[in-house]
Amino acid sequence: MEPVAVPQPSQRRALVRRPARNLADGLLTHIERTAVDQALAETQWRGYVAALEAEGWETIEVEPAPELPDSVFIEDAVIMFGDLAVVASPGAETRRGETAGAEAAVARLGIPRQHLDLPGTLDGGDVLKVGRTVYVGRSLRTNDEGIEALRGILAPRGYTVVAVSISRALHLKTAVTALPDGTVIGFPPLVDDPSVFETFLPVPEAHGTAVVVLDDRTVLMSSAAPLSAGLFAQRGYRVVTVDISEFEKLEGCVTCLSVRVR
Ligand code: CIR
Repeated sequence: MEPVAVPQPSQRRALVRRPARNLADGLLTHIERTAVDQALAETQWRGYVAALEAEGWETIEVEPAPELPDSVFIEDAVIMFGDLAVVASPGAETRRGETAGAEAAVARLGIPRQHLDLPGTLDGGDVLKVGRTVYVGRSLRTNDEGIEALRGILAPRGYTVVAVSISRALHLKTAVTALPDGTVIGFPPLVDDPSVFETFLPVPEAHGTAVVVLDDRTVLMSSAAPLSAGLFAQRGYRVVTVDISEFEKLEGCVTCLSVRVR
């Protein structure tokens, strides 16, 4: 089992994008709409950024997109593979305007870029990297053309792209992510077929599926999944939690709010 790649401490940087004014209008697919508290969301976003900074991650703000309700979910707009940024091709029409700002941010950092384009669609939330294996959700947002285009970019760079059907969750990473040692973790009711993963550790809560790997011993996750946090602690990990309830109401999770770059 390959570990999840973590940049060296001197290279730890993460893109973030502050919430839009109309965050509450964000798309919903699998859950009912409940009232989003804009002020609380902004406080929670600052708490998320502060948690990254406290763990030694410099945060870099992508230019805000105040009229694009889902723009805070920056993970969907650009995906990092080592030193390469791949600009996504969002599967939802209302999210297509998000990529320009994300691309400008990586361009300012001098990061080389490749693009995915229509008719291929692919959201960053459907991409889970575990060592040189890249699992890609085939979902409502990501189609076969998008997956093939990503494979075309990554195969020459030594990555293996594995397509994974996702029908019970918005994105692959709504259903599964991976611990620093490469163990894939997921909430079974959201996972079509756990056997596609080399390893699979079931977690007991829907919000316990998403972890951001901060270093090889530390993960960041939602405070809404205490049983899952306990499971990771038992495996020797230090768990940092953040309350992101207002983003969870919009089918967002802890991974969606940042993109780690090196
Ligand atoms: C959407 O439906 O696109 C947003 N409301 C939520 C996106 C969450 N992003 C992610 O899981 N990577």
